[in-house]
Amino acid sequence: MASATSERAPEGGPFRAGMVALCGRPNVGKSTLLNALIGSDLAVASRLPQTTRERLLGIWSTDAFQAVLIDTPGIHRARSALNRFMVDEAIRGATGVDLVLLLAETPILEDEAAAEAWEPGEGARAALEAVTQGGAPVVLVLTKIDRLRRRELLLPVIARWSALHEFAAVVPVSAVKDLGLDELREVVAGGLPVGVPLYDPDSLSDRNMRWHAGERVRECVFRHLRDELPYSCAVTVESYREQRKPAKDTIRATIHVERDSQKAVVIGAGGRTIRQISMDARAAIRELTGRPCDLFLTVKVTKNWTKDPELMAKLGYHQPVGGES
Ligand SMILES: Nc1nc2c(ncn2[C@@H]2O[C@H](COP(=O)(O)OP(=O)(O)OP(=O)(O)O)[C@@H](O)[C@H]2O)c(=O)[nH]1
Ligand SMILES: [Mg+2]
Repeated sequence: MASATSERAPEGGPFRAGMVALCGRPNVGKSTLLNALIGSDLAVASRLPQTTRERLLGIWSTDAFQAVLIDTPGIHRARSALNRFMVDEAIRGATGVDLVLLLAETPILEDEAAAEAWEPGEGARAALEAVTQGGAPVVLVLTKIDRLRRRELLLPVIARWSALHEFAAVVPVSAVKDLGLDELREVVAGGLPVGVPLYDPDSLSDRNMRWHAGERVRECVFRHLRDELPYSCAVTVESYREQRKPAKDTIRATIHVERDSQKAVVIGAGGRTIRQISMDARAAIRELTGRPCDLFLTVKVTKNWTKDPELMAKLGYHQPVGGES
């Protein structure tokens, strides 16, 4: 996948490069921000919390710097084996980096009194505590500011957060309305060490198309299925064949569910739901590759896979050997 971003030439100064983790509670907008910064919908984003399950590197290359952005799962109190895996992934993502962006949602406040009374919630404070363990400087990114009608109400919010930690900077942004992203770019660039690019500047991601194809299917599962069902689904890609002439990809993938009753829901009446998922996923994969593709989906019951680390590993969610990676 080639980089779509082209930036201004640096106004003097040496080239900078480093690792930047995007961390925070579930659903605060980490994946959406990564996509906005690198200019491609690589990371799965959805209205449901706990969408991201694994770390993903998005490579943000400009003429002045290369920031390797690490999208991480939301930090939350984990119960199932899958959720523990996700939170461990998030903590690993914030370790050994040059800069952490801690994302927190801008509260929707009506007036000054509400703003003065506002405090960061327990979960947000736990996320702050988790990301400071790694020792890297932390930038607080207040997300979704488009939802706050009166921007001056941000000031008490920033003051409350700043009382908890000495942030390297505080940047309010809206990834969907492109607000504050230039300022964030400056802050990120300034937080990177001088160095050479860590990844090929033409690459956008550390994952191959096979992995992204699976994620696109999972994104459509999150979009088309309701209630708890998306959380019971995993996607594996059985084969990914690239044909040169005419250019076309043929992909076979499996949607795993936990119970027989869920299989029927994923397929839908007369196969309607699975057809919709397949059509949308095919379009999203085509968008990423720029080539036509055929996508064949199968639904399979892998009983209680979210509770069993061995089954999870078979579906691609394995802890790295030795704890680090
Ligand atoms: N209004 C508004 N909505 C946003 C913005 N950024 C993200 N969202 C929405 O917030 C929801 C969650 O976004 P994600 O990017 O999936 O959040 P996340 O932090 O990656 O979530 P997890 O992976 O579940 O931890 C989606 O419905 C997004 O469209 C923003 O700037 N403004
Ligand atoms: Mg995410």
